[in-house]
Amino acid sequence: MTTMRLVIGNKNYSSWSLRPWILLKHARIKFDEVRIPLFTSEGDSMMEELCPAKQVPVLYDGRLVLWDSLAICEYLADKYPDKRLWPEASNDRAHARAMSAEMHSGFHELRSSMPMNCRRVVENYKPDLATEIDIDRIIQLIEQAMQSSKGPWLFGHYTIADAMYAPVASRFKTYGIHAPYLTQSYFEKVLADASMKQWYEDATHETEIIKQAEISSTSLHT
Ligand SMILES: N[C@@H](CCC(=O)N[C@@H](CS)C(=O)NCC(=O)O)C(=O)O
Repeated sequence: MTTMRLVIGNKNYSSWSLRPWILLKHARIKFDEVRIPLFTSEGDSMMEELCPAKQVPVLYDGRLVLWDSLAICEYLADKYPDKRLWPEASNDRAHARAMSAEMHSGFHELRSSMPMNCRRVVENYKPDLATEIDIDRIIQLIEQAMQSSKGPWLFGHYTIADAMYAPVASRFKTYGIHAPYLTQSYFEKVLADASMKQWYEDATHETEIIKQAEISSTSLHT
């Protein structure tokens, strides 16, 4: 049997790549990774060859090619039922799916104005109103899940929902967004996690700069 291959983008910037990557790491599922330096000529030809939707992440498993982060996570949950990648209780599973789907299809303002950038700390960042609405909704979802599960992860043990929300922990840190206690401690746990630390460590060794993901600090002073 061949090892699965996960095609990802730059670790510093690619939040969609982080989601299935961290899920695989947490579940201790063996895989090879192929990194595409996004928005470079080398990256463009790799994308052409490896990514049917011209986006990352993509999972290769034998003859199966899967080109979407949430579909990859769902596939892993199907393939490895013993890894308990969704919560067991039906209501919790439905809730975790809704939370993951909301992340997958929503939070456009947050995504465009607070791009993931693991290496950066942006001083004096002040979100605009639309971004604040996304921030508040994320906090509400995390507070609800943590209150109900009592942790340590959103639904007790680590699930796809945690993988889907991992990049927001990074964004809150980069842009200095304050959150209430439960959300703050949850994000600290996410960032202190060994797999996340490995992702960050790899991101610091990357040299590419994606200009559109580098918010200028100076323009943000109010
Ligand atoms: N809905 C897709 C979104 C993937 C996505 O937007 N990937 C970005 C990187 S984080 C990408 O490949 N951007 C490169 C491009 O659009 O050229 C998923 O969930 O996998």
